[in-house]
Amino acid sequence: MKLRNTLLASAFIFLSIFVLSAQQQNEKPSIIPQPANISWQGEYYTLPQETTICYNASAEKMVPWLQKLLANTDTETQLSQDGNCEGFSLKIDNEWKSALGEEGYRLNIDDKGVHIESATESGLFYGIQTLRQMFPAAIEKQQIAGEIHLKMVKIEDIPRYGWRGSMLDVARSFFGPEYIKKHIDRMALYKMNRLHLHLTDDQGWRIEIKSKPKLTELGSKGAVINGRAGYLTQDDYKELQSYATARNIIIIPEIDMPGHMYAGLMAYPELNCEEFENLSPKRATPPELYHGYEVGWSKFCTTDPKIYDFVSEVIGELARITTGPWIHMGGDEIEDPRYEEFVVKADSIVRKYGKTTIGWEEVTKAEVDTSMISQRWNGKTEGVVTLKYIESICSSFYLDHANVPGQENTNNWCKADGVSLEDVYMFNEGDERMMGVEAALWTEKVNTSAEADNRFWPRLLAVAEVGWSPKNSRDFTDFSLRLGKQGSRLSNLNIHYFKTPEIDWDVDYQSGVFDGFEVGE
Ligand code: TNX
Repeated sequence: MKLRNTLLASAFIFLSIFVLSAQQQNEKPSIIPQPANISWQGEYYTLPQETTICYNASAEKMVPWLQKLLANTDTETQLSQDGNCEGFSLKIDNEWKSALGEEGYRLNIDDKGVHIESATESGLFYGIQTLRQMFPAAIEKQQIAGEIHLKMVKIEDIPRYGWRGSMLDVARSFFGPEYIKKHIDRMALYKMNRLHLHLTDDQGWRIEIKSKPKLTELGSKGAVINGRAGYLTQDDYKELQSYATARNIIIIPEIDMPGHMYAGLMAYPELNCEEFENLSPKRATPPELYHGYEVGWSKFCTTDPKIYDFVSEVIGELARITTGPWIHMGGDEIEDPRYEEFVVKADSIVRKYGKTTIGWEEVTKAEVDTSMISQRWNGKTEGVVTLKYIESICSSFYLDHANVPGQENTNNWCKADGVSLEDVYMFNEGDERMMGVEAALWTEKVNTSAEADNRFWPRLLAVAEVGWSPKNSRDFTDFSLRLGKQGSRLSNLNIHYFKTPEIDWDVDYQSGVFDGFEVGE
């Protein structure tokens, strides 16, 4: 009896292993964003115990990313420059620029191994991110043992848009270097390349400006109700930039002007000429901090020329420590008779320091230089200039809005039911002036890292795909299936993502075929 049971049990185990791997054989690895051209082959390449990474001189700096990926597997690697070896090869050649652009790559997996090529380091980095998604999700977290089989494939991939961004409001509620770095890592996995930091607002000033020390001594001390206070030192900011640059992400700093300025005004009240004491309802009067939610009540004294000295010092210092080409001047939600004049002057200050200005869409009310970039958010502004723009329309890209109707602690002024995953994925693309997409997370009601994760993820995967993949490959059903299979990867990265109810979250899914086990389990 006992023996029969044992035999039955072994047969069952054997059968389930067989069924499982047959199932996995048919499975296409889930890749997000969907590559522009991809053709899966029937066979698998088995990673050898020992292998070589061949690379040419231009690709050298990208080799550690591949080593890092293989470090959690059993495969041991040797390096060989300019060799023509089996195993892995990484090549950069400027000649591929016309086909692959600044960020594209080719990834071929055949019976000889894994070959990635591109015209730039960014392209190679992205080829490695695609490969990463073909590895078992467990590698995101720990050392794994056992054979790894990679499905053979031919990919030629290039992004639809050059701007694939996210914005984090660190002014209402402060998020420091630790969270920002994690966020950068996660963005990079999904090929997002712009991180906009909303650094100042009524509730807090979050970037050190050495010539205006009170901005952080006083202005950084507050936050929205339940929010966290704090600021980035210039060293923090520089370190974040190099961390981001290494992952093909450019940081865009925003100083929101001339409105949303209370934290700056409480530090330097001479820049203000409003009578805050008389406001009804009452907000805050210097030296008090402001912890409320209302917008549009504080602004620079636009009749006083000394505000431009302040703007020039702040922007000058920020421009000197900013490696990217853009500075965001805000410009949203404020009524002022001299608004247009302010925008024109602020833009010329930004340009004087060698940067290109970005502003929220209201800036198109001013006759600004055509080099300026607008960021669309409610689509209501009647502009007098036609600028290139970044698409952040609130009905698709405001991630402070609810994941599902009724979600707590969300702002739903733009769409009462919130912004669903499908709303993000199915947004209506604009005209040829659109540079790409950026999803914004305002943090009036987002005070912890877990809450920020819950609002960003998984909706940022939809943003990543609409920013990267060809329009004709956009298919919400197919995306949903691929997204479900990213669940285990997101969990292994410790992302507290929202478990969107309509997604079949396959948390056991490992990607590709994996006969091994997780060491330590
Ligand atoms: C609008 S959009 C704002 C922010 C708020 C957000 C809340 C924009 C440029 N300004 O100040 O935080 O709504 O959803």
